[in-house]
Amino acid sequence: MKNARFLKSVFHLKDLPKLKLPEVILCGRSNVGKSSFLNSIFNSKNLAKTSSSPGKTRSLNYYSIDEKIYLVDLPGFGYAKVSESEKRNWEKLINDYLKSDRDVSLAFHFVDSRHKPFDLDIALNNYLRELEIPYYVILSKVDKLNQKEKSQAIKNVNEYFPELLLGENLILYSSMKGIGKKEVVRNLDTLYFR
Ligand SMILES: Nc1nc2c(ncn2[C@@H]2O[C@H](COP(=O)(O)OP(=O)(O)OP(=O)(O)O)[C@@H](O)[C@H]2O)c(=O)[nH]1
Ligand SMILES: [Mg+2]
Repeated sequence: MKNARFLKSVFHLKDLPKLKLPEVILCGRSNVGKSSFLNSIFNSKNLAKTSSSPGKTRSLNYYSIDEKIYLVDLPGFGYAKVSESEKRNWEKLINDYLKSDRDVSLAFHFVDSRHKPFDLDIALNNYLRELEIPYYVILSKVDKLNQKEKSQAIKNVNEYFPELLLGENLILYSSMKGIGKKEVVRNLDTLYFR
């Protein structure tokens, strides 16, 4: 894969990188494995900070991939223990960012494969479609599932998001075992590094 380098953490939109490049966002509920995904894609242990307690990522974290695209690791939503005011700040930051004039050209929406999509996932999916941002759904942590549970997990997301097709815009993923990695890398390659 390409070279990834951490660029900056953005807490206020005025601090977004001056240089505009296509931006690929990692979004979804807290603790679903967004930051771990980034590390696994780039074979690094500590490119992005991860944590077993939700609410680790608290800013828009920008990574430059060969100075050609940005991967943007977003704070997870739905984390109950974050104060109301902090929740509102994150929501506002993410909303304002998505509605800004940045070139947000692709989203990876993470759903924990052990759970059905939550209301917040449905809201996010609607929002991405409304903003016409193409998206993949990443069913994360599939190393925790057996074959039968994997089929059930696919059924569960399809119930809510019937537009998803396995191997196209739906990817089974495990950062721990590297499952799905080739597919993601291939997609990023064909989209941005031809
Ligand atoms: N078994 C397993 N655990 C995983 C996997 N990916 C992430 N985890 C674990 O899930 C927890 C959360 O991972 P993060 O990558 O920090 O999750 P996040 O979505 O970035 O969370 P926030 O920053 O809070 O939004 C950590 O304990 C990870 O080790 C995976 O593929 N398999
Ligand atoms: Mg994170």
